[in-house]
Amino acid sequence: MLPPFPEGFVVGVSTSAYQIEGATTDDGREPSIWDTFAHTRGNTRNGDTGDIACDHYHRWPEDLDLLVELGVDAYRFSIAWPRQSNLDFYDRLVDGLLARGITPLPTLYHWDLPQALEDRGGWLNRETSERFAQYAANVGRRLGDRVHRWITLNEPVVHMAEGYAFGTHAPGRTLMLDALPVAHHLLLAHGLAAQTLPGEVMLTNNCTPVMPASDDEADHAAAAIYDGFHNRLFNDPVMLGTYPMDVPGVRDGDMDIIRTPMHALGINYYNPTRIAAADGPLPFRMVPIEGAETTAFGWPVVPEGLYDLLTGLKRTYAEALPPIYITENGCSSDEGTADKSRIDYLDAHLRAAHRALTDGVDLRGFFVWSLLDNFEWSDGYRQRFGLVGVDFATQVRTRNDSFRWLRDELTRRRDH
Ligand code: IFM
Repeated sequence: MLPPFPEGFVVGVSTSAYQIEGATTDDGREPSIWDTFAHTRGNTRNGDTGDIACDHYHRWPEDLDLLVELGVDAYRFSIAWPRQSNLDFYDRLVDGLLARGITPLPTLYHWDLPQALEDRGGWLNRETSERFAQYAANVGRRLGDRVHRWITLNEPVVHMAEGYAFGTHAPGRTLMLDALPVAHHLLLAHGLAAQTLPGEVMLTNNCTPVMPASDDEADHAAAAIYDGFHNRLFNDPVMLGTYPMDVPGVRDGDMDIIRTPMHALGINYYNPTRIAAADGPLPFRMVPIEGAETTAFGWPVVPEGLYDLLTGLKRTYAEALPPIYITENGCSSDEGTADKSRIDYLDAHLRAAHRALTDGVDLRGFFVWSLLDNFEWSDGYRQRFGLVGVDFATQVRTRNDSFRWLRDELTRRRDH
């Protein structure tokens, strides 16, 4: 049994549009960079695409009923920017959630940039930040009477690194360090949107505690550089109004926009990272964490990393740190319905979160990634993160043991 979380602590699950919706040409949706990338040979495992995914666009009532059965307080989903000309689907989704007593928490950008904007330079072009703010204002006008809390961007570091530096995600650019302007334009987009959205605004960052591979000075220096790129590049500007390194393209006034007050910071945590010095094009490389169990994806399972991360954020940002929500945590498993490793993973991470809360971190909620098995980007459908399994040939949903475990924990919590 999990320790008791305080009254008002939000428990939810997370998904994202391209990973679950399918229906990529329905009702006026424009092509996105992920349509282009996934349809280009060699970019995804087995050539998998999000064309159908979980067909959530058509099956959303059934999926929202699963949320009710699970007993979550809130649902984090993302709005597809390529659907901006017709937001009816999200109108229905939000109404469907509210009718079921579940709080909607939409993310405005989970990596599905309209291809037309990529053709004009994508996130290397400052104009994309302004276009994002217009899109955000449009969504705010349509849903702001019912949605009171928003996440602007999901994991800008992953989008910059995998999408623009290494080319392993859409749009598949391989600019290495020349991808840095993407960070600034994403953060500017966040700030501009935060000034236009009605209600409370958050940014979701993927964060990882970084440990040097050895006591060597060179490994320590490499770990500090990696921490700068992965964590501080996206945390410092929103909380301190500064960058931890030289970032091109910053104009007068930009940092004030980026530091527009946020209601909370969203943190996606999966694992810590161990770093050694390297001589390649980058001065660091990742090395395995010895002795740690790994998930089906090969990611190390280190729940204490979440405690270290949360208490470290409190130490680093002190008064500047807003309340925190864990907006993603979970693991891929290949056990099918009997997903004991996922139960163990979630149990241990919820306990670590609780410990951080007890030690003074202002943690307000915890969202599990993910409700459903879904399109895991360049890994296609092989990695399964769902509390609910999906048979992608038939679209049949099957509740895993982890679903029942979380449902029982939440029932116990409500009955107390
Ligand atoms: O599936 C992704 C999600 O889109 C962003 N955060 C990490 C998850 C697991 O890789």
